[in-house]
Amino acid sequence: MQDRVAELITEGYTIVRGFLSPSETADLSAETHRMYQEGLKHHATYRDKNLLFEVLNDPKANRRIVLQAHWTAWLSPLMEQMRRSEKYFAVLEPFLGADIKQISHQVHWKPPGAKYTSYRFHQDARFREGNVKDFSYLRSTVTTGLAIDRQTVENGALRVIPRSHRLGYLGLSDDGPIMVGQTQNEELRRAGLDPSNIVTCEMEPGDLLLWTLFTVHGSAPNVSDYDRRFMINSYVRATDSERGEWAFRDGVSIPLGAEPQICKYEQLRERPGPFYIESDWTEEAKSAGAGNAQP
Ligand SMILES: O=C(O)CCC(=O)C(=O)O
Ligand SMILES: [Fe+2]
Repeated sequence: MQDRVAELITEGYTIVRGFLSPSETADLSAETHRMYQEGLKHHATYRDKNLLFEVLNDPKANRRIVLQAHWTAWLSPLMEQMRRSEKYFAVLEPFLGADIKQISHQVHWKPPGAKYTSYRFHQDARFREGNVKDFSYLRSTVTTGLAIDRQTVENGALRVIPRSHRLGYLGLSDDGPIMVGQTQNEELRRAGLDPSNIVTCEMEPGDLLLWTLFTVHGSAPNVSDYDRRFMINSYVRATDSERGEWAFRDGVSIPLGAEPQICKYEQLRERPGPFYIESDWTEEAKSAGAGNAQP
């Protein structure tokens, strides 16, 4: 455990092998499939409070795909248990202490054959509002990525740049949608990063990757013929954040309450939904003049 803490602090990422057992991973895989089917019921991106299904008509796959689902814990008892399970507490507590809130709870898909399956290099601080975006909160947050499927070079496993978290906020890919185009080496070099240091985090199902809010990471497209499903849960030391759903209070797992809390979705109170977001950030939507509304 101490090695893991040290590695996250010095390298900006670490991998917990065999975090879930094969049977837990199989249950999660089946539930993730169920959530995908749930998402496909919607013709476009759908928001209901913190719950979000990002649904696209993918121009290459020529079919509707689900790219992300946020806060499925509101629909799925298994997801609700998983996000605040003892196993997560055991991994998080050495970094964050015993009072922990959760900021993101998302499943990402990279459907084989689809056009939009890559993520430009970035730091997750880009997607945070409020004080924890500040570099001084480097040690207040941890993001976790759980391999539901095998994560390989071919299917677009997460790629990280070791020690990049020490450089502060670099503004990478701040200029546009994160899933359009791919980061050029030149952009990394301009930010003081060496592209030859990139590590692809290949993982078996059930392995868990941890990284910081400032670790530079991205992922390549899925060029394989199999899925790449990845569950991202990010957590914050409760004393440092107004936002988030409780996950653990004094080490005790806390279920979702009657009312959702503001996590990443800013307009939760003014525009709770449910509603559809018809326009999207794809090149196709942009050239059709549909705007560029990020969910
Ligand atoms: O799913 C991925 O490969 C990366 C996603 C990511 O980094 C993000 O959503 O911030
Ligand atoms: Fe990210």
